Order: sequence, then structure tokens, then C-alpha cells
Amino acid sequence: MSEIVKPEKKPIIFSGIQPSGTLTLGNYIGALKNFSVLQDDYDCIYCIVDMHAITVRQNPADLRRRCMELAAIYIASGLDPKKSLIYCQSHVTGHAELAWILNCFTYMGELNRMTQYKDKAAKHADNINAGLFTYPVLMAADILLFQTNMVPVGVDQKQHLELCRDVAQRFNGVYGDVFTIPEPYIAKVGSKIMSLQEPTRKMSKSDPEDTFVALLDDPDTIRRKIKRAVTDSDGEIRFDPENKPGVSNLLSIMSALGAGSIDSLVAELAGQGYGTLKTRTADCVIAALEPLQTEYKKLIADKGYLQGILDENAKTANYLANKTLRKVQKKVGFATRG
Ligand code: ATP
Ligand code: LTN
Repeated sequence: MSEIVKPEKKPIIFSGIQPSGTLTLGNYIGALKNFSVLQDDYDCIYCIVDMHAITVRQNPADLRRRCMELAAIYIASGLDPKKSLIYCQSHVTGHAELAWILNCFTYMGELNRMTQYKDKAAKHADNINAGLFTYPVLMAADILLFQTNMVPVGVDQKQHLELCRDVAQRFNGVYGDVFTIPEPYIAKVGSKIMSLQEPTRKMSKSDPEDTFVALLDDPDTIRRKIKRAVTDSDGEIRFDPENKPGVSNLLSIMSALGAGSIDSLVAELAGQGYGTLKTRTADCVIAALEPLQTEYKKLIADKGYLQGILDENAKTANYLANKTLRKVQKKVGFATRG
């Protein structure tokens, strides 16, 4: 009798990026760059998390446009829309539905400890809304809806992922094995790229223009921004994030973009000035972003193609999400559907 060989199920990867501004080199190195590397060995789901983005006030026309642009950036970064499921969070109702249920399994004290909430509340003191507070619960719902095994993110998201695991374990403890417990996937180099102007703070797309390199900046702008990056006054090229955050940040950027290990870069650049360090960093960044930028320009000119992908993928994502959601609804005792 011939044996039926079932195709092996690949582990599931899920991640999301907010369409809350122009994507930065930090988003690229910490998250995006790793996404395409994973798509051959995993079933990858990459979400445009527009529901997360409205925790901070957004201009509606800009938000809509940025969702489309982020779809183009995902594909331009090397994601194959046939291999990776790229879709918009707001097109899949299960995110909000599961988030509500998980809200009832998350403690105020847990959310109160989240450092991103504290930072954002300080930054947006005029709009400390409940969504900003429960943001990590929606993120947990994103991840758990798809029975995700691994989540590629920058190190700033580690705390949210730990919360997601705690909530999932708590739920499973009550109802049995409903959710897969996800693991973070955080790169060794580049998981926290720092601001060019304040290198002790994370580079962030919602900060002023001169603090970050945008993925779509032209070469002259990239050179100018990196040339003006804050360093220090001792003139020595050494990797020491605590005492030399600016110089260490430039070394991390180069290394993460494939210019060699930090040690080899330090050895190579020893005795040279910061001018050389900055020129070398700018060369690396320009070369790394060039293919993405070329591809992006082609893609963004064809909105019909992008919309088609988002529409089609929303159906698949809804189908997958509903499988978990129905199970969860049944477990908690929601009324039977006819
Ligand atoms: P915002 O400023 O609007 O809060 P953000 O720039 O922090 O946004 P997100 O959309 O929240 O970006 O993050 C998308 C992904 O990029 C996440 O995985 C996050 O960890 C990663 N990321 C963001 N900033 C950096 C950074 N400076 N270094 C490394 N990874 C980063
Ligand atoms: N909170 C993340 C964005 C995000 C996300 C996710 C990342 C929302 N949902 C699910 C990974 C998995 C951030 O980067 N600020």
C-alpha cells in the first residue's frame, strides 16, 4: 500500500508595522529586512496595522495613503505576495473581536507596566486614550489569531510579546490548549537603531525628520542626515553604546546592513576620523536601500495591483482568523450560532 505523504506544515510567522508615518531605517533593520529572509522556511503573515495607528490621531487621507504605501514597501523589500500574506488589519474583523475577549484576560497592572505606553502617553499628553493603553492587547490578538510560532520585531516590542505570551498562557490555563505560545525573533545586531540626533533614544518614525533616515530618502538626503548625526568629541571609533551611543549606532547600522562584524569594522576604521565613519555609513545605507527604492517606485505607480492583493488577502486572512476566533468564542461560552 502506498503511503500518503502529507505536506509538512511550516511554522507560522506573524508581524506588523504601523502606517503611522514614513518608515525609517530603524523599521527596516529591526523588522522589515528580516521578513523576506523568513518567507521560504515559514508561513509568513505580514500585517499593515492601521488599527494600531489610530491610537495616535491620524489624518484620514494620509493614513489611507500610507496603508497602500506600506503594502508597496513590504513587496519592494523582497516579500513575495505569493509566499507571504500581506493584508490590512482593519479588513479582518477578528482582530477587534479577539482583542475584546483578551481585554477580559489582561490585568490593568500588566498594562500599566508597559514602557511604550508610558513613553507615548508622555508624548501625547493631550490624547491619552484607552486604545493607547490597551494597544498591547490588540497586538496580542493579532499574533494569537493566527496560531503564530514566531514574531520578528525590534527589541522595543519584547515587553509586548511577553505580555502576549502571559495572556495566552492564562487563557490556555483556563480553557485548554487554544493558543500557540509565540516566541520573539529579535536580530542580534540592529534590533534597536537609535535616533541620529539623540542617540540614547530609539529612532522612531513619529519623531522629527532629521532624527531618522527614511526608507525613501534620496542619496543626498541620506548623506546630509548621516553627516549631521550626533557623535561625541573624543574622536575615537570604538563600539561602546553606553559612553559612545552615536558612534556605536553608526557601527551597528553598517554591520546590520552586511558591512561586516562590529569588531571587523572597528579594526578597519581604527585611527580614522568620524568623517570617514559617516561617509562609509552613508554609502552602506544608500546601497542597501537602492533596490527597495527602485522597486517601490514601480509598485506604487500601480495602485490597482496593490489593491487587488489587499482585497484577495483580506479574504484569506479572515478565513484563517475566524478559525481561531470561533474556537475562542465557543470556549468562553458565547451563544451558539445557528
Ligand atoms: P511609531 O514611532 O509610530 O511608534 P515606530 O517607528 O516605533 O512607530 P512601529 O510601526 O511601531 O514603528 O514598528 C514596526 C517594527 O519596527 C517593530 O517590529 C519595531 O520593533 C521595529 N522598530 C521600530 N523602530 C525601531 C528601531 N529604531 N530599531 C529597530 N527596530 C525598530
Ligand atoms: N506594536 C508593534 C506593531 C505591531 C506588531 C503586531 C508587531 C502591531 N501588531 C503584531 C508584531 C506582531 C510596533 O512595532 N509598535
